[in-house]
Amino acid sequence: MDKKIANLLNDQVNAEFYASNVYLQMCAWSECAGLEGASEFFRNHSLEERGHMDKIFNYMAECGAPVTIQAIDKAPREFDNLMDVINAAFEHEKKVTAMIKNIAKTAFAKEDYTTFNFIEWFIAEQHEEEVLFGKILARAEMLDFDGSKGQKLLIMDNFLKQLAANS
Ligand code: OFO
Repeated sequence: MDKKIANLLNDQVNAEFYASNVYLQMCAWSECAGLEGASEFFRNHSLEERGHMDKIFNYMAECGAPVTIQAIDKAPREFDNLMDVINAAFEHEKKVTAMIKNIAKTAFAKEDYTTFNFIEWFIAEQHEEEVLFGKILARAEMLDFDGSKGQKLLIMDNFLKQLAANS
């Protein structure tokens, strides 16, 4: 495997690890805030990210490319409210999408169509995740939810619970 592609995939393994921690930390924040639905939703999402990490890890192993697990940055843990958490999650996903697209672009440029084919799954997955967080943001907008405590917070928490149950 081309060195540049191996490095990008290795960075992605570590980025997915970080993403898993980001969502686990959001789960912990939700737990403390008494938001059961959000907690369940972010815990599931954390596990999903861990699955993404495994997928790339396995692909690199199949290709004989050594994986280096780096020190993982501390995930953000201070949030003003649930809206702040949701916005942070959406921004995070946009960054991951850019990283995935860069791998696809590099693989294509280097005519590594095997990696290009492999990373296509992640392109579809990132689209799904952006759609998911877009849906949550749309619901918040519909409710005119700003993160404050009250009935709207309960509705948003229930919505996240519903999404968690369907994932
Ligand atoms: Fe790994 O998909 Fe989100 O970050």
